[in-house]
Amino acid sequence: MFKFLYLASLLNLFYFVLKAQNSPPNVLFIIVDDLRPQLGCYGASQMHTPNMDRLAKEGVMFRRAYCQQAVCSPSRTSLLTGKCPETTQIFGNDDHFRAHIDKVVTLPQYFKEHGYFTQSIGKVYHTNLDDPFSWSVKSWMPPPSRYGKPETLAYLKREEERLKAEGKEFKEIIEYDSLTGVPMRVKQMGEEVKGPSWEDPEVADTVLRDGKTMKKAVETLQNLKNQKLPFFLAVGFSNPHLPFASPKKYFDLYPYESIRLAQNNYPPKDVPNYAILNNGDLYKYVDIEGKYKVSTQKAKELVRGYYAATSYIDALIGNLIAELERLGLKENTIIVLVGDHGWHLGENSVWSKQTNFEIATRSPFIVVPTGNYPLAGAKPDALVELVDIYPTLVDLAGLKVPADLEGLSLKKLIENPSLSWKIAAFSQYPRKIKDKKLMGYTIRTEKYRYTEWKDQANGKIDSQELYDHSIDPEENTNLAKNVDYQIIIKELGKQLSEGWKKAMPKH
Ligand SMILES: [Ca+2]
Repeated sequence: MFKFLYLASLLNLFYFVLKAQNSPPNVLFIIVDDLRPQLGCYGASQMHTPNMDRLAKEGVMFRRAYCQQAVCSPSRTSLLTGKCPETTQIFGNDDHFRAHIDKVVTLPQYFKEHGYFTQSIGKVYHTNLDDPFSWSVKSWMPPPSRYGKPETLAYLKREEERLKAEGKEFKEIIEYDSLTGVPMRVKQMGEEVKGPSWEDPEVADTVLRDGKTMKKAVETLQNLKNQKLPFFLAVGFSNPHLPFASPKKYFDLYPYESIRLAQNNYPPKDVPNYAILNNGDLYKYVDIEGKYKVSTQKAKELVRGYYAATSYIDALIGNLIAELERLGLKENTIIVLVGDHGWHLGENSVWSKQTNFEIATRSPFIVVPTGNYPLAGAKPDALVELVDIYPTLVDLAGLKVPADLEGLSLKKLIENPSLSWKIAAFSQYPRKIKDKKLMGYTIRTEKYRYTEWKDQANGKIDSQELYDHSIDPEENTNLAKNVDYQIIIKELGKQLSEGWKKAMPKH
């Protein structure tokens, strides 16, 4: 046994020493919109996700990875700049971080400045808020439509023409910086036409939006194979973001009768009302009854649509990795798979993201280091954050980690998954309540989730939430007013206000 362990650690050492001497590794960075960690590899046995499961088997899967804010642009901005939302000042989807912080060097930009060819395919930064400084060439986006059925496409066209005739046509006005070409602000005008919340056209994978993204990414890999520079290729998929539109064969994996709904489809006991968001953006889709209602049948359809969309993306990721392998590039490419945040499928009475709950803040996050990673299949329980991705990739590529990043390189954890790590993960979400502007700050520790909703005008705590994960992993009961927890609340409050710096491991 000891001999075996000794040999294993020796092999481990060889692996990391040899790797340091290799040519610079490529990076394939895959980001999936609104993907919650409901994958086979995360223990969700009803899911068909063989390709993402394979990545977990070959690399390291972080069981407890948290985004810094559970909505697209704030989360993506945070992970791509390596800074928390309080620093980027991006709390919504309508302005660019360069409008707030000017001297930032993003993750892909850092690779670019260190001899890499960097390219973006699909939704990497939030739609219309791309960052030209990050990329060696112009970013590529697929056509926007997500649907595939002729009747849906005809309905959308008809409605758009009607709104145009009424002068209410939907437009996104983008304000560019005249010197740099950075899209600083996006303003939405008119009424946006929405189709159904899900759709199952009988089409080939490449007909729908994400299939086009995969096709373009495969062609790009073929081109990158023939150029001299190492590459950082970012590929962003739009599913399983609403509408859940994927080819019918992925719906067939999940018969309607097999769908089980979340049991905790009610607000947590004693929760402040504004912590909940009910239907988020869902109510805008034509088949949804209203802001606060989802029938049992519709709930099952939505869950089924989300599962199908997840399996569709899984298949596309499989195509991408197969091409990487076929081209002989896989050996020397670091693969990252990450979602930008989670999504409530009815849990806590919410059908959306945009909350501070476990379900919205937790993301899948898998890293496959180059070569044959000796600890393949490791699934550390450590608390990690998506803001850690930037320093991790830079570190794994053998580059110097910039000092101003607010995340922590996970390289040591990848080399030794049982290391003790951060004592808390931090997320936040703003809410406007009548004339009040609140910011909900939350921490996830080993045992608890603790949230403070603060009035931004005077910094006073408006309300608190506490969930004890050792007895309530679904976050169904807010214990903030429970007398037995007051000492813990005081400690967690201190930890929350001391921030991420104090949560770092001591080694
Ligand atoms: Ca998203």
